[in-house]
Parts: sequence; C-alpha cells; structure tokens
Amino acid sequence: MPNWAPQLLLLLAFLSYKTTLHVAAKQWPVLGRSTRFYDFKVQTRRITKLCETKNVVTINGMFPGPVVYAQEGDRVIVKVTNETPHNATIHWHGVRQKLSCWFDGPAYITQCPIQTGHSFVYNFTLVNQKGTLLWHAHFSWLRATVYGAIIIYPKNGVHYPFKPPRAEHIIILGEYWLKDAIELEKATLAGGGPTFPADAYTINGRPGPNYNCSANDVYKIHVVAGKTYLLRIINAALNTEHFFTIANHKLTIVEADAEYTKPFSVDRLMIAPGQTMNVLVKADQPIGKYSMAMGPYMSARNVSFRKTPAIGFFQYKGTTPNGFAFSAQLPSFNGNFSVMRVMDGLRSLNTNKVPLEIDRNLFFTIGLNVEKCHSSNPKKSCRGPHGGVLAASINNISFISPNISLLQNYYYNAIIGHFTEDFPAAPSKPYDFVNGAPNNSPNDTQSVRGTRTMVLEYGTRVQLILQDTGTVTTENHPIHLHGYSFHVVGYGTGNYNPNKAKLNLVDPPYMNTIGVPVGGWAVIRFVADNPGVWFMHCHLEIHMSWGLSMAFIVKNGKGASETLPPPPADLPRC
Ligand SMILES: *[C@@H]1O[C@H](CO)[C@@H](O)[C@H](O)[C@H]1NC(C)=O
Ligand SMILES: *[C@@H]1O[C@H](CO)[C@@H](O)[C@H](O)[C@H]1NC(C)=O
Ligand SMILES: *[C@@H]1O[C@H](CO)[C@@H](O)[C@H](O)[C@H]1NC(C)=O
Ligand SMILES: *[C@@H]1O[C@H](CO)[C@@H](O)[C@H](O)[C@H]1NC(C)=O
Ligand SMILES: *[C@@H]1O[C@H](CO)[C@@H](O)[C@H](O)[C@H]1NC(C)=O
Ligand SMILES: *[C@@H]1O[C@H](CO)[C@@H](O)[C@H](O)[C@H]1NC(C)=O
Ligand SMILES: *[C@@H]1O[C@H](CO)[C@@H](O)[C@H](O)[C@H]1NC(C)=O
Ligand SMILES: CC(=O)N[C@H]1CO[C@H](CO)[C@@H](O)[C@@H]1O
Ligand SMILES: [Cu+2]
Repeated sequence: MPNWAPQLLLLLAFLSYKTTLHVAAKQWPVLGRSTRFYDFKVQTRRITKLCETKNVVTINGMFPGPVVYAQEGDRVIVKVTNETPHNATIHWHGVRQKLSCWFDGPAYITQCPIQTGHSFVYNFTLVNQKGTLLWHAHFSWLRATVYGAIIIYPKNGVHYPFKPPRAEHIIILGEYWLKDAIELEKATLAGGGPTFPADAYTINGRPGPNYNCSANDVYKIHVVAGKTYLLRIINAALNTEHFFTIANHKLTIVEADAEYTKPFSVDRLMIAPGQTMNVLVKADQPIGKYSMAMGPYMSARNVSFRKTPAIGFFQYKGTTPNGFAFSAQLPSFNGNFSVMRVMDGLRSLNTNKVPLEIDRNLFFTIGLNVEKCHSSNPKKSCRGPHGGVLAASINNISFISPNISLLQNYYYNAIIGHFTEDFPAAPSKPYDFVNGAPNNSPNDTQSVRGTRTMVLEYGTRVQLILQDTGTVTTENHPIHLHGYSFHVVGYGTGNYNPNKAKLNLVDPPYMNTIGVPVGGWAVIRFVADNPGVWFMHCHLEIHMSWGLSMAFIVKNGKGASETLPPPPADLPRC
C-alpha cells in the first residue's frame, strides 16, 4: 500500500499556510513545485497565560510559531519582516545550509540583525535532509517565544522506514516567563549570578493543570485504541534540558535530529534544547486518559529551577473528557539513568560515512567560570559564587559577541580589530578537568575574553573531543554546531582517556546537538566541507550569553561547488 500520509499532510499544510499566512506570492517569480514560500512577520501580541496578560514577540501572532513544511530537496524561502521594536534574526536549526551560510541566522555571526521595519529573505535548500527540525530567533533571548517546527517529508514515493502512523503530532517543549525575554537576559547579566527559573514549562505553549489559571491551557492528543502515532518532539526551551514521558506508554525512538535511528523503546526520554526526536507511540492501553509530562533535567550543583511539570493529555476516543487521568512519572531532576538509556540506544539506522581517518584532532573543554568582581556595587552586580561574576568558556575562552557580522567581515577580508583566528586546538594547560581546579587553586576560575575563531581548510576531517569541566560545577551541556551534522562516535564519564575510550565508527548517531555527559566527554567527527562561518555553542541560552561559544571559519575549496556565493543584496547592515 502506498504511503499517502506525508503527501496528504503536506497538501493540507500547503492549503492552510496559503490561507493563514498571507503568502505574498505575487512578489516572487513563478515557483517550481519544489519551492516553499513563507512570510514571517515578527510581531508583538498580547497573550494571557498563568493569570497574567503581557506582550510577547511572535511570528505572525502565533505561539508557538507557524510550521515550515517541506520535502527533502526543496528550496525554502522565508521573508522575515521585523515589526517589533527589538532586533531579530531567525536561525533554521539543523538545516545544513550547504553553500548558504548567509542564511543561517545567528546575529553578529552570519548577519547583522534585522532591525525594526526592515526585512530579509532567507533562501536555502534542504539537501539530503528529512525529518523534524526547528527554527528559532537567534538574537538575545528572543527565542523564548519565537520558535516553531520544521517538518521535512521524504521525497515523493519514498516511505518512512516504519509502518505509516495513523497520525502525526508536533510536541514542542518550552519555557515561559512572565518577564520580557530581553529584559531577562539583561537582568541576569547585570546581576552576575545565576538566571531566574521559568515561570512555567510548556507543551506546545501550554502549561497544563499543574499551573495557576491553566486548567484549560492544556495540550491534548486524541487517539484511537490500537493505532500508532508519530510524535515529533522538539525541545525549544531556553535554559533547561527536559524529560518527557507518557503514562503507561512506551516511546519508540525512530529519529534524532532529523536522521533515522534504529528503533528502540524507552519509558521516558531526555531531550536537550535544540534537539529533536521522533517517537512512535502505540495506543495499546485500556481506553482512558493518560498524562504526558515534561520536567527538567538539571545536572548542575546549586541551581534553582521550577519543579512543577507541564502536563498534557494522551486521550483515547471513548474517554470522558473531564475524568481521571493516569499520572506520568518523571525521573528526579538529576536522574541520569534516562539520559544514559537514550544515549546508549541511539544508533543510526544506516551505517553512515564516518570519517575513519582524521586530519585535525581538537580537544575543547567546556564549562563555567567565575570572574573577579570589578563593580563598585558587588551586592548588586556580583552575585556569583564567592562574590564573583559567572561566565562560561570553551578552552578557557569566553566568547565576546562582535558588533559586526563575522561572515561579512571575513568575506570582505576586513578582519582587523573585530576578531582573531587563534582559537586554540587544546587547553593551554592540562589538569584534572572534572575534579580539580587548574593549579590546584580553588580561586583560579577566571577565563580569558575574546572573539576568537578557528580556521579550517576545506575538506578537513575533524575529530573534536568535548570535555566537561568541574571548575564551578559539572553539568550536561548541549553543544550545537551550525552548518553541519556530526557523528557522535563516543562519550563517557570522567576525563577523556584515548586509551580507554571505545568509539563507534559503524553506526553512531548523526546529530546537530549533543548533550555532553555531566562531568564527562563526547567525541564527534565531521568533514568541514561547507564553507562559511559556523557558530558552535551551548544551547542553554544563559551559557551562551556567558561565553560558551566559538566559531569555525571553513575556507572555500575549489570551483563553484565548493565556494560560498556572494551575499544577497538585502543582507542587513549593522
Ligand atoms: C534564492 O536563491 C537562488 C539560488 O541562489 C536564486 O536563484 C533565487 O533567485 C533566490 N530567490 C530569492 C527569492 O531570493
Ligand atoms: C500559584 O499561585 C500561588 C499564589 O500566587 C503561588 O504561590 C504558586 O506558586 C503558584 N503555582 C504555580 C505552579 O506557579
Ligand atoms: C548517575 O548518578 C549516580 C548517582 O548520583 C552516579 O553514581 C553515577 O556515576 C551517574 N552516572 C553518570 C553516567 O553520570
Ligand atoms: C553551593 O552551595 C553550597 C552551600 O550553600 C556552597 O557552600 C557552595 O559554595 C556553592 N557552590 C557554588 C558553585 O555556588
Ligand atoms: C565594535 O567592536 C570594535 C572591535 O571590538 C570596537 O572597537 C568598537 O568600539 C565597537 N563598537 C561599538 C559601537 O560597540
Ligand atoms: C584561564 O585564563 C585565566 C586568565 O588568563 C587564567 O588565570 C587561568 O589560569 C586560565 N585557566 C585555565 C584552566 O587555563
Ligand atoms: C540593533 O542592531 C543594531 C545593529 O547591530 C545596533 O546598532 C542596535 O543597537 C541594536 N538595537 C538593539 C535595541 O539591540
Ligand atoms: C580572593 C578570593 O577570591 N578568595 C576566595 C578563594 O576561595 C575561597 C573559597 O574556596 C573564598 O572563600 C575566598 O573568598
Ligand atoms: Cu551549557
């Protein structure tokens, strides 16, 4: 039997976006069937949640934002117009942007922000990619409310590698603040200490019955007994990794970060911000109403966070809507069993082309720092440990955002003063990364500040070891690389030891965001065959603000197929 579901959904999606999103097709030339046009207006909208009404930044007034539907191989064109008083950009998270780095989206890395009243047309193709990804704002902390799903169906005539599900549902996990997202970043950085926990966790923007004024602000999936459903789970939360579970039901993971995996079943999963997972759920329990729960995975010491889980319902046809719901059990906030269970189970469905030989072996430490207080008002501005200011770094370098676009400057050879090309391939001094402070001095927790990049020749086969440090606290950091997926060939706890590390070079998962184990390490491999400036950072927004990021500059290769084309004419200026 042919698999019509994706085509049908695509058609429905096409019809609905045409009617709801005011696609300004007339402005553009006649389209091929394989070009998808979207019109994104960055707009503020008043919404009421948790008993309070406030303005939030949205796309087209929608929260979560509109879904971008496409098929593998399609071109996607999104005109983004900024109608808010804030700066904005959109990042297409996980889209590999082959030869289209200009459209990647991180502010001050590949473009200047789209300023109030201006627009920019993002234009990229989805080559060799299918599955679930997400888009989100990439300026300040705007992505707290500016996010949505990207769904890439297989090409016509190509089926999923599993039985077609009865229906598909998108599940976006989020965090919601009553405070304005940009103010939240400013207030956190001004205080020097930890950030404020979210006021609610949300499933598709809805906190569910555990929260005040939210008894009806609940996401529900209606199911028919005996049928199987595909859930496209996306973590778009700002500052926390999350567990997700459905009472009494198994989740069979079939895809991670838009790459098929060998199917395996878990009771609950951990998903980091930036990660996406497709799971199959069979409605194989007695007819009833089952809770879906989302709650935080917090592996750092001394953190404050909200413990109240967000709840949605997985509701069988034939259930009384207001009846009893089976409750879902989440792991404890630092429960690492479910984290390891998922990591251990992830295997690519197909044996991938893992680079077996490597040209550059990089070792990056990732972790937090405490800078000395230089404020005349330490009580107000130095609320970090021991009266210092919290920071974060890679190889002890805290990334300082430039005030120009790195890519634009690199492309026009105008480097001077804005950034350097000396990001180190390894830490300057070895020490017991996980358990010991450098020099055995507990006060040696400072980092160096700078806008440093690392240059890679086109085609370099890179192995990168990511090592968590315990300088302030060990913690699971979700590290995201723009412009590439990478093979996660190994991971473990403690300090990386090349003699003991077991690597999977056969069927490792192929991801764009990896949660490096708390107090541990992960080894990733990729071939640097996409020229441009590619941001790599922790996807916990607060860690990125503190400096846990860097950028790779990948040089052009030979000929047009290995060279980044010139920038589009409407690229925003700083
Ligand atoms: C998108 O990019 C393609 C390839 O560079 C180009 O031919 C096309 O005109 C662009 N479309 C828009 C709307 O910018
Ligand atoms: C509900 O409101 C009360 C009173 O303001 C507050 O103490 C409590 O923490 C709120 N509950 C949640 C889950 O936010
Ligand atoms: C998980 O937590 C337990 C108890 O806290 C600890 O003994 C174990 O080493 C942890 N495992 C990993 C992989 O972090
Ligand atoms: C964590 O909390 C304990 C007890 O309050 C304190 O002694 C320690 O310094 C704190 N550590 C950090 C990294 O803040
Ligand atoms: C922009 O960055 C450059 C180089 O870091 C610096 O000299 C300049 O003062 C900055 N300009 C502004 C307006 O912040
Ligand atoms: C990081 O840099 C600071 C400032 O130069 C230095 O004091 C500290 O020892 C360095 N730490 C490590 C781990 O290299
Ligand atoms: C917006 O971006 C421009 C260009 O980088 C900058 O000059 C301006 O200060 C920014 N405005 C805000 C409110 O961040
Ligand atoms: C000068 C300074 O920062 N001293 C701190 C060194 O670390 C101890 C705790 O490990 C603090 O108590 C000191 O204030
Ligand atoms: Cu982090």
